[in-house]
Amino acid sequence: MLNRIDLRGSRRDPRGLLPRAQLDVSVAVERIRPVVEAVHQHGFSAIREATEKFDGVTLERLRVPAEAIEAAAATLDPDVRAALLEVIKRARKVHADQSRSDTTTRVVDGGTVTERWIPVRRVGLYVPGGLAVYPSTVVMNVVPAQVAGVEGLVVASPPQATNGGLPDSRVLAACALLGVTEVYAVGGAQAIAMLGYGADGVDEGDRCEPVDVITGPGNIWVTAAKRLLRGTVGIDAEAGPTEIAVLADETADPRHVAADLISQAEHDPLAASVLVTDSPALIEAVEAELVIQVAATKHEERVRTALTGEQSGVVLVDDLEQGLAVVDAYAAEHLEIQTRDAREWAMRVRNAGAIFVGAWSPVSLGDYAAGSNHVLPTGGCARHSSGLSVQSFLRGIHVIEYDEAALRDVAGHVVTLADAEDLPAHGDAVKARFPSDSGWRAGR
Ligand code: HSO
Ligand code: ZN
Repeated sequence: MLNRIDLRGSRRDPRGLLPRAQLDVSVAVERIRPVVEAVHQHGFSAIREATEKFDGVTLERLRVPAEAIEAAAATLDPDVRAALLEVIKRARKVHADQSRSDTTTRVVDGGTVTERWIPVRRVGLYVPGGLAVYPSTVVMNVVPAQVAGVEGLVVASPPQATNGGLPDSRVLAACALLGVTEVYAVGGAQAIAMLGYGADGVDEGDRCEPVDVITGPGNIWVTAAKRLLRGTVGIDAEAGPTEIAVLADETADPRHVAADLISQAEHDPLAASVLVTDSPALIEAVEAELVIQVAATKHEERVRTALTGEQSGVVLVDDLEQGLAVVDAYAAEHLEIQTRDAREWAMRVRNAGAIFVGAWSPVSLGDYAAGSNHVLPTGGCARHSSGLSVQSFLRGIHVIEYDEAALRDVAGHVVTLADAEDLPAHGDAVKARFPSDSGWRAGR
Protein backbone atom coordinates (compact mmCIF):
# COMPACT_ATOMS: atom_id res chain seq x y z
CA MET A 1 0.00 0.00 0.00
CA LEU A 2 2.84 2.38 0.89
CA ASN A 3 5.31 3.70 -1.69
CA ARG A 4 8.72 2.18 -1.18
CA ILE A 5 11.99 4.02 -1.08
CA ASP A 6 15.13 1.94 -0.71
CA LEU A 7 17.99 4.02 0.65
CA ARG A 8 20.24 1.07 1.52
CA GLY A 9 23.77 1.77 0.42
CA SER A 10 22.93 5.40 -0.39
CA ARG A 11 25.27 8.05 0.96
CA ARG A 12 23.31 10.95 -0.52
CA ASP A 13 21.65 13.57 1.64
CA PRO A 14 18.22 11.97 2.16
CA ARG A 15 16.35 15.26 2.21
CA GLY A 16 15.26 15.36 -1.42
CA LEU A 17 14.53 11.62 -1.53
CA LEU A 18 11.81 11.45 1.09
CA PRO A 19 8.09 11.43 0.45
CA ARG A 20 6.54 14.82 1.00
CA ALA A 21 3.64 16.56 -0.70
CA GLN A 22 4.49 19.79 -2.44
CA LEU A 23 1.83 22.09 -1.06
CA ASP A 24 2.10 25.49 -2.60
CA VAL A 25 0.76 27.94 -0.07
CA SER A 26 1.77 30.91 -2.23
CA VAL A 27 -0.85 29.94 -4.86
CA ALA A 28 -3.45 29.75 -2.09
CA VAL A 29 -2.34 33.16 -0.81
CA GLU A 30 -3.30 34.73 -4.15
CA ARG A 31 -6.65 32.95 -4.10
CA ILE A 32 -7.62 34.19 -0.65
CA ARG A 33 -6.14 37.68 -0.96
CA PRO A 34 -9.45 39.18 -2.22
CA VAL A 35 -11.36 37.66 0.72
CA VAL A 36 -8.86 39.02 3.24
CA GLU A 37 -8.90 42.46 1.62
CA ALA A 38 -12.69 42.52 1.48
CA VAL A 39 -12.90 41.70 5.19
CA HIS A 40 -10.36 44.42 5.92
CA GLN A 41 -12.41 46.99 4.03
CA HIS A 42 -15.99 45.94 4.57
CA GLY A 43 -15.95 43.85 7.77
CA PHE A 44 -19.17 42.03 8.53
CA SER A 45 -20.73 42.17 5.07
CA ALA A 46 -17.62 40.57 3.53
CA ILE A 47 -17.45 37.94 6.27
CA ARG A 48 -21.10 37.16 5.70
CA GLU A 49 -20.61 36.82 1.98
CA ALA A 50 -17.60 34.53 2.33
CA THR A 51 -19.38 32.42 4.94
CA GLU A 52 -22.36 31.99 2.64
CA LYS A 53 -20.07 30.96 -0.18
CA PHE A 54 -17.68 28.66 1.66
CA ASP A 55 -19.69 27.33 4.60
CA GLY A 56 -23.21 27.49 3.13
CA VAL A 57 -24.36 29.33 6.25
CA THR A 58 -26.02 32.76 6.51
CA LEU A 59 -24.50 34.50 9.52
CA GLU A 60 -26.87 36.51 11.67
CA ARG A 61 -24.08 37.74 13.91
CA LEU A 62 -20.34 37.16 14.36
CA ARG A 63 -20.28 36.26 18.00
CA VAL A 64 -21.74 33.11 19.50
CA PRO A 65 -24.24 34.13 22.22
CA ALA A 66 -23.25 33.22 25.79
CA GLU A 67 -26.41 31.11 26.17
CA ALA A 68 -25.38 28.93 23.23
CA ILE A 69 -21.98 28.26 24.82
CA GLU A 70 -23.59 27.44 28.16
CA ALA A 71 -26.17 25.21 26.49
CA ALA A 72 -23.42 23.31 24.67
CA ALA A 73 -21.66 22.68 27.98
CA ALA A 74 -24.89 21.61 29.67
CA THR A 75 -25.76 19.09 26.99
CA LEU A 76 -22.23 17.71 26.55
CA ASP A 77 -21.99 13.92 26.79
CA PRO A 78 -20.79 13.21 30.37
CA ASP A 79 -18.01 10.89 29.17
CA VAL A 80 -16.70 13.54 26.78
CA ARG A 81 -16.89 16.06 29.59
CA ALA A 82 -14.91 13.82 31.95
CA ALA A 83 -12.31 13.15 29.25
CA LEU A 84 -11.94 16.84 28.44
CA LEU A 85 -11.58 17.75 32.11
CA GLU A 86 -8.85 15.14 32.53
CA VAL A 87 -6.91 16.30 29.46
CA ILE A 88 -7.25 19.93 30.52
CA LYS A 89 -5.77 18.97 33.90
CA ARG A 90 -2.83 17.15 32.30
CA ALA A 91 -2.15 19.89 29.79
CA ARG A 92 -2.20 22.52 32.57
CA LYS A 93 0.32 20.48 34.53
CA VAL A 94 2.81 20.30 31.66
CA HIS A 95 2.32 23.86 30.49
CA ALA A 96 2.59 25.29 34.02
CA ASP A 97 6.19 24.03 34.01
CA GLN A 98 6.86 26.15 30.92
CA SER A 99 6.16 29.39 32.77
CA ARG A 100 9.01 31.87 32.58
CA SER A 101 10.10 34.06 35.42
CA ASP A 102 11.90 37.37 35.02
CA THR A 103 15.68 37.24 35.34
CA THR A 104 18.00 40.06 36.36
CA THR A 105 21.66 39.87 35.37
CA ARG A 106 24.07 42.13 37.23
CA VAL A 107 26.48 42.72 34.36
CA VAL A 108 28.77 44.98 36.43
CA ASP A 109 28.39 46.93 39.66
CA GLY A 110 25.60 49.43 38.97
CA GLY A 111 24.63 47.87 35.62
CA THR A 112 21.77 45.40 35.24
CA VAL A 113 19.78 43.81 32.44
CA THR A 114 16.43 42.36 33.42
CA GLU A 115 14.40 40.17 31.11
CA ARG A 116 10.70 40.62 31.70
CA TRP A 117 8.28 38.07 30.26
CA ILE A 118 5.07 39.75 29.25
CA PRO A 119 2.04 37.97 27.84
CA VAL A 120 0.57 39.06 24.55
CA ARG A 121 -2.54 41.13 25.27
CA ARG A 122 -5.06 39.50 22.96
CA VAL A 123 -4.93 36.19 21.08
CA GLY A 124 -7.12 34.61 18.42
CA LEU A 125 -7.25 30.84 18.45
CA TYR A 126 -8.43 29.14 15.30
CA VAL A 127 -10.19 25.80 15.69
CA PRO A 128 -10.85 24.03 12.39
CA GLY A 129 -14.05 22.32 11.34
CA GLY A 130 -13.92 20.35 8.11
CA LEU A 131 -13.56 16.57 8.11
CA ALA A 132 -13.50 16.31 11.88
CA VAL A 133 -14.28 18.51 14.88
CA TYR A 134 -11.57 19.45 17.31
CA PRO A 135 -12.50 20.18 20.92
CA SER A 136 -9.04 18.82 21.81
CA THR A 137 -7.48 21.62 19.76
CA VAL A 138 -9.37 24.17 21.86
CA VAL A 139 -7.59 22.73 24.89
CA MET A 140 -4.17 22.73 23.18
CA ASN A 141 -4.48 26.39 22.19
CA VAL A 142 -6.22 27.80 25.23
CA VAL A 143 -4.20 26.13 27.99
CA PRO A 144 -0.77 27.56 27.11
CA ALA A 145 -2.28 31.00 26.44
CA GLN A 146 -3.99 30.99 29.84
CA VAL A 147 -0.86 29.79 31.61
CA ALA A 148 1.06 32.59 29.89
CA GLY A 149 -1.42 35.09 31.36
CA VAL A 150 -3.11 36.23 28.13
CA GLU A 151 -6.11 38.36 29.11
CA GLY A 152 -8.09 38.39 25.87
CA LEU A 153 -8.67 34.92 24.52
CA VAL A 154 -10.86 34.60 21.48
CA VAL A 155 -11.84 31.45 19.60
CA ALA A 156 -12.95 31.38 15.97
CA SER A 157 -14.36 28.22 14.45
CA PRO A 158 -16.41 27.62 11.30
CA PRO A 159 -20.21 27.69 11.58
CA GLN A 160 -21.87 24.34 10.98
CA ALA A 161 -25.07 24.21 8.95
CA THR A 162 -25.93 21.15 11.07
CA ASN A 163 -25.67 23.13 14.31
CA GLY A 164 -27.88 26.07 13.43
CA GLY A 165 -24.96 28.07 12.05
CA LEU A 166 -22.96 27.79 15.28
CA PRO A 167 -19.55 26.13 15.58
CA ASP A 168 -19.66 22.49 16.59
CA SER A 169 -21.25 22.09 20.02
CA ARG A 170 -18.30 20.06 21.38
CA VAL A 171 -15.98 22.90 20.42
CA LEU A 172 -18.29 25.33 22.22
CA ALA A 173 -18.46 23.06 25.26
CA ALA A 174 -14.66 22.85 25.41
CA CYS A 175 -14.57 26.67 25.38
CA ALA A 176 -17.02 26.72 28.28
CA LEU A 177 -14.99 24.20 30.30
CA LEU A 178 -11.91 26.38 29.83
CA GLY A 179 -13.70 29.61 30.69
CA VAL A 180 -13.49 31.08 27.18
CA THR A 181 -16.58 33.17 26.48
CA GLU A 182 -15.62 35.12 23.35
CA VAL A 183 -16.27 32.79 20.45
CA TYR A 184 -16.91 33.69 16.81
CA ALA A 185 -18.78 31.52 14.33
CA VAL A 186 -16.42 32.32 11.51
CA GLY A 187 -14.01 30.00 9.69
CA GLY A 188 -11.51 29.96 6.84
CA ALA A 189 -9.51 32.91 5.55
CA GLN A 190 -12.33 35.27 6.57
CA ALA A 191 -11.86 34.25 10.21
CA ILE A 192 -8.14 34.98 10.10
CA ALA A 193 -8.81 38.37 8.48
CA MET A 194 -11.48 39.17 11.09
CA LEU A 195 -9.09 38.31 13.92
CA GLY A 196 -6.25 40.28 12.38
CA TYR A 197 -8.11 43.44 11.43
CA GLY A 198 -11.11 43.27 13.75
CA ALA A 199 -14.68 43.68 12.51
CA ASP A 200 -17.93 45.28 13.56
CA GLY A 201 -20.83 42.85 13.64
CA VAL A 202 -24.51 43.68 13.87
CA ASP A 203 -24.51 45.56 17.19
CA GLU A 204 -22.36 46.84 20.08
CA GLY A 205 -21.82 43.40 21.59
CA ASP A 206 -20.96 41.87 18.24
CA ARG A 207 -17.63 43.52 17.61
CA CYS A 208 -14.38 41.55 17.27
CA GLU A 209 -11.42 43.69 18.35
CA PRO A 210 -8.20 42.90 16.47
CA VAL A 211 -5.85 40.44 18.16
CA ASP A 212 -2.06 40.52 18.50
CA VAL A 213 -1.36 36.85 17.79
CA ILE A 214 -3.25 34.15 15.86
CA THR A 215 -2.52 30.48 16.58
CA GLY A 216 -3.97 27.12 15.69
CA PRO A 217 -4.12 24.73 12.78
CA GLY A 218 -6.31 24.95 9.71
CA ASN A 219 -6.56 23.98 6.08
CA ILE A 220 -4.48 25.52 3.30
CA TRP A 221 -6.77 28.60 3.06
CA VAL A 222 -6.37 29.31 6.75
CA THR A 223 -2.62 28.82 6.49
CA ALA A 224 -2.47 31.12 3.46
CA ALA A 225 -4.44 33.80 5.31
CA LYS A 226 -2.11 33.52 8.29
CA ARG A 227 0.86 34.01 5.96
CA LEU A 228 -0.81 37.09 4.51
CA LEU A 229 -1.57 38.55 7.95
CA ARG A 230 1.87 37.81 9.40
CA GLY A 231 3.39 41.09 10.45
CA THR A 232 0.01 42.68 11.08
CA VAL A 233 -0.24 40.00 13.78
CA GLY A 234 2.09 37.32 15.10
CA ILE A 235 1.35 33.76 14.03
CA ASP A 236 2.52 30.35 15.18
CA ALA A 237 4.25 27.99 12.75
CA GLU A 238 2.38 27.37 9.51
CA ALA A 239 0.34 24.20 9.81
CA GLY A 240 0.10 21.78 6.91
CA PRO A 241 -1.57 18.37 6.81
CA THR A 242 -0.66 16.16 9.75
CA GLU A 243 2.34 13.80 9.59
CA ILE A 244 3.57 10.73 11.42
CA ALA A 245 6.97 9.12 10.95
CA VAL A 246 7.80 5.87 12.70
CA LEU A 247 11.41 4.79 13.19
CA ALA A 248 11.20 1.06 13.84
CA ASP A 249 13.38 -2.03 13.95
CA GLU A 250 12.39 -5.70 13.91
CA THR A 251 11.30 -5.53 17.58
CA ALA A 252 8.34 -3.25 16.72
CA ASP A 253 4.86 -4.77 16.74
CA PRO A 254 3.53 -4.47 13.16
CA ARG A 255 -0.05 -4.20 14.45
CA HIS A 256 0.86 -1.13 16.45
CA VAL A 257 2.89 0.42 13.65
CA ALA A 258 0.05 -0.07 11.16
CA ALA A 259 -2.54 1.29 13.59
CA ASP A 260 -0.44 4.38 14.29
CA LEU A 261 0.17 5.08 10.59
CA ILE A 262 -3.59 4.81 10.00
CA SER A 263 -4.42 7.00 12.99
CA GLN A 264 -2.89 10.14 11.50
CA ALA A 265 -3.92 9.26 7.92
CA GLU A 266 -7.46 9.54 9.27
CA HIS A 267 -7.17 13.34 9.50
CA ASP A 268 -6.90 14.16 5.86
CA PRO A 269 -6.40 12.57 2.42
CA LEU A 270 -3.24 14.71 2.32
CA ALA A 271 -1.92 13.44 5.68
CA ALA A 272 1.49 11.78 5.57
CA SER A 273 2.41 8.44 7.15
CA VAL A 274 6.03 7.40 6.82
CA LEU A 275 7.73 4.27 8.15
CA VAL A 276 11.52 4.24 8.38
CA THR A 277 13.04 0.86 9.14
CA ASP A 278 16.02 -1.41 8.63
CA SER A 279 13.83 -4.51 8.67
CA PRO A 280 12.35 -5.83 5.38
CA ALA A 281 10.42 -8.36 7.48
CA LEU A 282 8.74 -5.56 9.43
CA ILE A 283 7.74 -3.86 6.19
CA GLU A 284 6.00 -7.00 4.95
CA ALA A 285 4.27 -7.50 8.30
CA VAL A 286 3.12 -3.87 8.46
CA GLU A 287 1.83 -4.04 4.88
CA ALA A 288 -0.16 -7.18 5.74
CA GLU A 289 -1.60 -5.43 8.80
CA LEU A 290 -2.48 -2.34 6.77
CA VAL A 291 -4.55 -4.44 4.38
CA ILE A 292 -6.58 -5.79 7.31
CA GLN A 293 -6.81 -2.63 9.38
CA VAL A 294 -7.50 -0.16 6.57
CA ALA A 295 -10.40 -2.28 5.34
CA ALA A 296 -11.89 -2.18 8.83
CA THR A 297 -11.42 1.49 9.64
CA LYS A 298 -14.32 3.94 9.60
CA HIS A 299 -12.79 6.52 7.29
CA GLU A 300 -11.35 3.93 4.94
CA GLU A 301 -11.37 6.03 1.81
CA ARG A 302 -9.61 9.02 3.34
CA VAL A 303 -7.05 6.77 5.01
CA ARG A 304 -6.35 4.81 1.84
CA THR A 305 -5.90 8.01 -0.15
CA ALA A 306 -3.46 9.34 2.45
CA LEU A 307 -1.46 6.11 2.74
CA THR A 308 -1.12 5.61 -1.00
CA GLY A 309 -0.38 9.27 -1.72
CA GLU A 310 3.04 10.52 -2.75
CA GLN A 311 3.47 12.05 0.69
CA SER A 312 3.40 8.64 2.43
CA GLY A 313 5.73 5.69 2.17
CA VAL A 314 8.20 3.33 3.71
CA VAL A 315 11.91 4.06 3.68
CA LEU A 316 14.24 1.07 3.94
CA VAL A 317 17.62 1.85 5.47
CA ASP A 318 20.80 -0.12 6.21
CA ASP A 319 20.60 0.40 9.95
CA LEU A 320 19.12 2.65 12.61
CA GLU A 321 22.04 5.09 12.30
CA GLN A 322 20.94 5.80 8.73
CA GLY A 323 17.32 5.73 9.92
CA LEU A 324 18.14 8.47 12.40
CA ALA A 325 19.63 10.60 9.62
CA VAL A 326 16.48 10.02 7.57
CA VAL A 327 14.04 11.03 10.31
CA ASP A 328 16.17 14.07 11.12
CA ALA A 329 16.10 15.09 7.46
CA TYR A 330 12.35 14.54 7.34
CA ALA A 331 11.67 16.52 10.56
CA ALA A 332 8.25 14.99 11.15
CA GLU A 333 5.46 16.68 13.05
CA HIS A 334 5.14 13.45 15.08
CA LEU A 335 7.96 10.92 15.34
CA GLU A 336 7.51 7.54 17.01
CA ILE A 337 10.55 5.52 18.03
CA GLN A 338 9.65 1.86 18.12
CA THR A 339 13.04 0.22 18.47
CA ARG A 340 15.20 -1.59 20.96
CA ASP A 341 16.64 1.05 23.35
CA ALA A 342 14.00 3.49 22.12
CA ARG A 343 14.81 6.16 24.69
CA GLU A 344 18.47 6.31 23.66
CA TRP A 345 17.53 6.72 20.00
CA ALA A 346 14.93 9.34 20.92
CA MET A 347 17.54 11.33 22.79
CA ARG A 348 19.64 11.56 19.63
CA VAL A 349 16.85 12.95 17.41
CA ARG A 350 17.33 16.63 16.56
CA ASN A 351 14.37 17.43 14.32
CA ALA A 352 10.76 16.56 15.19
CA GLY A 353 7.64 18.39 16.40
CA ALA A 354 7.18 15.82 19.17
CA ILE A 355 8.79 12.44 19.85
CA PHE A 356 6.87 9.42 21.09
CA VAL A 357 9.07 6.85 22.79
CA GLY A 358 8.51 3.10 22.87
CA ALA A 359 5.56 0.79 22.52
CA TRP A 360 3.23 2.57 24.94
CA SER A 361 3.37 6.15 23.70
CA PRO A 362 1.39 6.29 20.46
CA VAL A 363 0.74 9.62 18.73
CA SER A 364 -2.95 9.34 19.65
CA LEU A 365 -1.95 9.62 23.30
CA GLY A 366 -0.25 12.93 22.55
CA ASP A 367 -3.15 14.07 20.39
CA TYR A 368 -5.37 14.00 23.44
CA ALA A 369 -4.14 13.02 26.82
CA ALA A 370 -0.38 12.95 27.36
CA GLY A 371 -0.34 16.53 28.64
CA SER A 372 1.89 17.55 25.72
CA ASN A 373 0.73 20.00 23.05
CA HIS A 374 -0.62 18.75 19.73
CA VAL A 375 -0.26 21.97 17.74
CA LEU A 376 3.09 21.11 16.14
CA PRO A 377 5.22 22.20 13.18
CA THR A 378 4.59 20.28 9.95
CA GLY A 379 6.15 20.13 6.49
CA GLY A 380 9.73 20.08 7.81
CA CYS A 381 9.22 23.25 9.88
CA ALA A 382 10.34 21.22 12.90
CA ARG A 383 13.88 22.01 11.71
CA HIS A 384 13.39 25.59 12.86
CA SER A 385 10.19 25.83 14.90
CA SER A 386 8.61 24.37 18.01
CA GLY A 387 5.08 23.36 18.81
CA LEU A 388 2.70 25.65 20.62
CA SER A 389 3.76 26.41 24.17
CA VAL A 390 3.49 29.06 26.86
CA GLN A 391 6.45 30.75 25.16
CA SER A 392 4.32 31.25 22.01
CA PHE A 393 2.26 33.76 23.98
CA LEU A 394 5.03 35.62 25.76
CA ARG A 395 7.48 38.32 24.77
CA GLY A 396 10.76 38.79 26.54
CA ILE A 397 11.66 42.43 27.06
CA HIS A 398 15.11 43.52 28.14
CA VAL A 399 15.10 46.29 30.71
CA ILE A 400 18.46 48.05 30.90
CA GLU A 401 19.47 50.07 33.90
CA TYR A 402 23.03 51.44 34.40
CA ASP A 403 24.10 54.10 36.85
CA GLU A 404 26.50 56.94 36.11
CA ALA A 405 29.65 55.13 37.16
CA ALA A 406 28.76 51.98 35.24
CA LEU A 407 28.08 53.97 32.06
CA ARG A 408 31.27 55.99 32.42
CA ASP A 409 33.19 52.78 32.87
CA VAL A 410 32.15 51.34 29.50
CA ALA A 411 31.71 54.62 27.59
CA GLY A 412 35.08 54.30 25.81
CA HIS A 413 34.06 51.01 24.24
CA VAL A 414 30.78 52.47 23.03
CA VAL A 415 32.58 55.43 21.46
CA THR A 416 35.15 53.15 19.82
CA LEU A 417 32.52 50.89 18.27
CA ALA A 418 30.38 53.85 17.19
CA ASP A 419 33.39 55.32 15.39
CA ALA A 420 34.21 51.93 13.87
CA GLU A 421 30.70 51.78 12.43
CA ASP A 422 30.96 55.41 11.29
CA LEU A 423 28.05 56.32 13.52
CA PRO A 424 29.71 59.00 15.67
CA ALA A 425 26.41 60.45 16.88
CA HIS A 426 25.95 57.21 18.79
CA GLY A 427 29.16 57.91 20.64
CA ASP A 428 28.20 61.55 21.13
CA ALA A 429 25.04 60.48 22.96
CA VAL A 430 27.26 58.90 25.58
CA LYS A 431 29.86 61.69 25.63
CA ALA A 432 27.10 64.27 26.13
CA ARG A 433 26.54 62.81 29.60
CA PHE A 434 30.13 63.45 30.62
CA PRO A 435 30.94 66.93 29.25
CA SER A 436 34.05 67.41 31.38
CA ASP A 437 35.59 64.06 30.39
CA SER A 438 37.71 63.60 27.26
CA GLY A 439 39.88 61.01 25.51
CA TRP A 440 37.13 58.43 25.04
CA ARG A 441 38.94 55.53 23.48
CA ALA A 442 40.42 52.15 24.26
CA GLY A 443 38.29 51.16 27.16
CA ARG A 444 38.18 54.50 28.82
N1 HSO B 1 -2.91 14.86 15.20
C1 HSO B 1 -3.43 16.19 15.15
C2 HSO B 1 -4.14 16.60 16.41
C3 HSO B 1 -5.42 15.89 16.68
N2 HSO B 1 -5.63 14.58 16.55
C4 HSO B 1 -6.58 16.39 17.14
C5 HSO B 1 -6.87 14.30 16.92
N3 HSO B 1 -7.46 15.39 17.28
C6 HSO B 1 -2.29 17.16 14.88
O1 HSO B 1 -1.25 17.04 15.78
ZN1 ZN C 1 -4.39 13.26 15.34
